[in-house]
Amino acid sequence: MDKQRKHLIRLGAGVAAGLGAAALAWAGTAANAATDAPESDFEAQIIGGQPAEEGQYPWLVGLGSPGEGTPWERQFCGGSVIAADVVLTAAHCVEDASAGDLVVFSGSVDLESDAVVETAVADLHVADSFNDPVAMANDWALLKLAEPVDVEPIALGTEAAAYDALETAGWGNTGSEYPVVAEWVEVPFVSDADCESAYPGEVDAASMLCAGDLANGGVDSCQGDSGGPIMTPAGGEQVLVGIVSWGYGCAEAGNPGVYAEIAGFAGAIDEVLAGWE
Ligand code: 4AZ
Repeated sequence: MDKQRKHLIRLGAGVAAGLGAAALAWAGTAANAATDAPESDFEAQIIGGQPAEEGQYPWLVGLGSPGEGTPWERQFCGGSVIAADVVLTAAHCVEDASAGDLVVFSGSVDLESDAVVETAVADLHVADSFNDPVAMANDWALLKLAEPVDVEPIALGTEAAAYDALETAGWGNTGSEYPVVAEWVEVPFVSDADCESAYPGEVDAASMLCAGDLANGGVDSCQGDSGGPIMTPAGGEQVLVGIVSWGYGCAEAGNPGVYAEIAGFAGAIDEVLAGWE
């Protein structure tokens, strides 16, 4: 199946899941920017990355629609397992969806592999403060799975920091395709001040963190990676510090990727989890 076909399915999945106008508008922004961007931005191989090894990010899951087709054909966002039966993803991925519109793919970086486990979603919680105080602020949601999944969960980073190293991963656009095997890439940390300069009036520093190569571009998350993790490999143990959220285009110099920053809403996550126990 070619990229165009996957793209159509992906949009179809979004509509089927009842994604709101805001999410579609953001997807549109990314798609339009991609069309307008110089081709060179998209020849590099997530953008600028490489295929993830099996087991590299056990908590990385795909979010998709139930029904016909392979997991790769149905995947439209990413997510991270943070407890045996809980996935953290982006609010804009599931904004107007019902639990029954969603399934989670775990167990392999390869979405065409027989090892992929498909799990139904029993309940979902979209952040009350999503889009407050600015569009895309507090872009997080929790999915309660119908059954636990047998993968290692990732710990949450609960304090904001200037990170030495960050990496992000997912099945999103590499610039030339939607890969079957998840890609990952290292992305430089971008300060709140630099991010606010890049996107004046659009950054809520309390709930967003930015990453990318401001000067050169070339490395970024992109459409389809939304909801997936941005992590810091602190002392060999990966910690989840953010959620792929938005950006203007992908991997463009001056337009960093924007991530929902866990530290800004870790307390609110804990409250939802406590209510689910
Ligand atoms: C998207 O449309 C998207 N470059 C995700 C991440 C980024 C841009 C767009 C960041 O899902």
